[in-house]
Amino acid sequence: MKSRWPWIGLGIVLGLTVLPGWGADPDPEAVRRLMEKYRREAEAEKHPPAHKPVAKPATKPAPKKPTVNYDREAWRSAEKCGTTACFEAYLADYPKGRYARMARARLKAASAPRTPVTPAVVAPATSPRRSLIEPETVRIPSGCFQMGSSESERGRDEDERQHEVCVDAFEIGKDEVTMGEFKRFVEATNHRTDAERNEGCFVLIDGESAAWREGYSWRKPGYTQHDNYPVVCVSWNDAIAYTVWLNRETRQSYRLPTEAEWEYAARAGTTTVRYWGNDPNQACQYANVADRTLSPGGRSWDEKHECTDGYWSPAPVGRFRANNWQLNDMLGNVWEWTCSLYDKNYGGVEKNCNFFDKNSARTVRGGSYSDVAAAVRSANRDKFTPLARANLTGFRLARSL
Ligand SMILES: [Ca+2]
Ligand SMILES: [Ca+2]
Ligand SMILES: [Ca+2]
Repeated sequence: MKSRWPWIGLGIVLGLTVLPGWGADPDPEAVRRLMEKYRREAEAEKHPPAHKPVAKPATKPAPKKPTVNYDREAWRSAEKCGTTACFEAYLADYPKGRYARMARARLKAASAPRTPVTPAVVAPATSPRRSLIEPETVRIPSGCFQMGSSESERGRDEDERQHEVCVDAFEIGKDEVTMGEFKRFVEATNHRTDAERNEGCFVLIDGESAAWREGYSWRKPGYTQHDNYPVVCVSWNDAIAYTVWLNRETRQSYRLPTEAEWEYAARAGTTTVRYWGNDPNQACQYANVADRTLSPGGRSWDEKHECTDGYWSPAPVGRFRANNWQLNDMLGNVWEWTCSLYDKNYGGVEKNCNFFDKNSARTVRGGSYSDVAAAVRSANRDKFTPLARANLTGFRLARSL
């Protein structure tokens, strides 16, 4: 007789609880069939069929999802990002992608040596007036330039030694300060200009020789002026008083430009004698200078530019073509005060303001409506003491950043 142990053992393994009546009075045939069944099931578990057919539930086919074009999406992202790193990342993921050639072209363009951009073609941003009393300014980028003139420059003076100067970024007024702006300052402060306090102004009047004349001031400069004309007959002291008031009202840091800033801004990246080139007779598109225009009394300048700008005395600010940095009337119209002491040899004071020395001359720049070609040059300089004023001289504001 076969031992029952293997059956019992198998029974324990398969779980006795599922065998009702086991152990009481088992039917040996029933047990045999049952155990045969378990044995087959155990065998089936050990060696499952390779492909067990599974009936799939009858379901509706799922709606077709839109296909995501990962290549295109990656390219769009790279384009949106636009940097070299993003195009490189696209190529790393899709080296044979549909847009790989374009990505390589972008990378090639980005790595190509760039033509150096000269400041001449950079157009700095113009800042609108921050408030009614502040000027429209142009933000000038920092940079270095050759200040002064070459020894071969026609009309040059000895005090224009050419040397490299670097300036920090700053803002400068797009226009000369106007009569209207100055009037607002005077109304707010009751400021009396040096011309009004003593001995008037040095004036050039049609039909008269230029001279100091009492009774002349910014209010009465010796020719017709309106609010949009440059203020004249203002001393350096008057210009400083204007900036003190403006800064108090606006909490800004307006001042006069240094001489170096002035020339840097006037040149606007150019190295020619004037910011429009070398030809003085092109002046009339860009500047109000001594030209063929007759005075109200019908007089002509003895020496002049051979062109017609339409104004004998000052023109309203901004009437002419601006320089490359959108600054108007840097040359011509009226001379402009700087905050720098005058040093014939350019020993370094041209880079600084000096607010403390009340007696030494300051540099004035740009020439005026009464000036001939030699004076209307980016490198030309002249000097006035802080008390001096003339109906040829005004100022323009700068602002530290
Ligand atoms: Ca003129
Ligand atoms: Ca000017
Ligand atoms: Ca000079």
